[in-house]
Amino acid sequence: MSSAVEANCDGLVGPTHSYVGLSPGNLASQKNAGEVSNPQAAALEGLGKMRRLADLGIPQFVLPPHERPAVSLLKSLGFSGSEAAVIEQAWKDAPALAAAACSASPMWAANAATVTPSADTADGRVHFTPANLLTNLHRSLEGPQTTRALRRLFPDEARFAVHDPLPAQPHFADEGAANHVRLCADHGAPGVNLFVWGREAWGHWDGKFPARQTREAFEAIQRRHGAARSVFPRQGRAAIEGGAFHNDVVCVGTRECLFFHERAFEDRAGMERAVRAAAEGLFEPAFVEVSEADLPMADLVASYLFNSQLLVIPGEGRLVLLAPAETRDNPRAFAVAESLASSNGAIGRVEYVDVRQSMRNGGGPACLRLRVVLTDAELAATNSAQRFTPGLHAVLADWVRRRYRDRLAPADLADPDLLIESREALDELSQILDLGGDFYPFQRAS
Ligand code: SUG
Repeated sequence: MSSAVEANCDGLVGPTHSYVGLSPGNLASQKNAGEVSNPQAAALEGLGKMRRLADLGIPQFVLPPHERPAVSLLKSLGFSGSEAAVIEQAWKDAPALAAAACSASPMWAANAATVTPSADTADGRVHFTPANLLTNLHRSLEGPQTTRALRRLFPDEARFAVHDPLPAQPHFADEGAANHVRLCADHGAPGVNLFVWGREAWGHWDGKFPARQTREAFEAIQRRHGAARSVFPRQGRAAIEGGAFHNDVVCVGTRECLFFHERAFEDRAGMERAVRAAAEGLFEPAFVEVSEADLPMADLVASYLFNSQLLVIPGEGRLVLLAPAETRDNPRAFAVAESLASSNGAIGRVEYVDVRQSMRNGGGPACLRLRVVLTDAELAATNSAQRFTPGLHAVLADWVRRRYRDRLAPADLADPDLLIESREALDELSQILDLGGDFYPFQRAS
């Protein structure tokens, strides 16, 4: 077994962060539609969370925002003329399309890709499949640029395999690591991969809200990555109906510990049996379940208790749960969190972090990060300019304060100046993070 750490790659919030209500089934996104956002505060909150992780001794990386508004989408849908004219006409004739082209959704890096560490893969490389995110129009734009971003951060093909996204077809609807959990004795040891899906490609789905992940998508990813010891539990239908549009709203796991809500899995006993069988000879899984009686779904979704980061802290025996501030604000969720910490179980401590701007779009601490287990040699093969340090924090905080607006109403998304400001900001960012001069589409246009 080689030693390895679980690094976090967080999506930096982009300049168009806004509340437009683009995600059915995501109750926060629906509830806050029309509100005024603060992109500057959102980006600073995200940087603050990255700093917390880095200060705890956990390797932290920054994933860059994507170019928005995505004028290319609007052009491909028939809007023509200058870019300003395209934006103006789209907002007039098809505001839903124009809004989708503006979303800063790549910030939720848990949806960037599914990752299999080298300890679990057939060829000994770290494998990534960027998610096609095709259930929602605004998110379906992310795959190609995410692929480019991951290839930039993990450039060494001898160590990293960044695949293309799965075919953009409803059979292979894929939302990335938000529906994947890896358990293990130690990060560098072989693990058990839980690929949690909501519907089957040839099955009939008649739920109130979309089931975003298909079983067939995860089976394809498991084959591509050569991921050993994989199990395929089904998301609880009641969880999706209750507003848990991804499994990471009702479940989080690391090392031996799976922390989840009673409604998270359709067949909880079957999930446990499958995980125990797959873990045979490797480790004894610890199942930490919270009942509906202790935390009703409505409180779960309001508090996002399970959308926490479950962390192995160097030098600390038990796990630390980094929960959103909303968990502290919700009496029931707070009681559950505190009783965990005072029990003798796998989770020893709870900390809270403020990512309220992101939370209003249904994205908690766990949504904002993509976990990548890396050995020392793999860590050394990453793009070091994207490694989060106190120095990079200062540079990026200054960049955000200079470049981002502190107030963005949905109507402001139609302002053609926002495109210019965003491109100028991203152009500077591509130098800060050493992304190359052709990272963004606008940098490649002649
Ligand atoms: O896909 N929200 C995102 C939130 C993603 C959370 N990620 C995880 N659970 N891992 C989504 O629903 C809202 C955008 C808007 O409404 O403007 C949005 O896309």
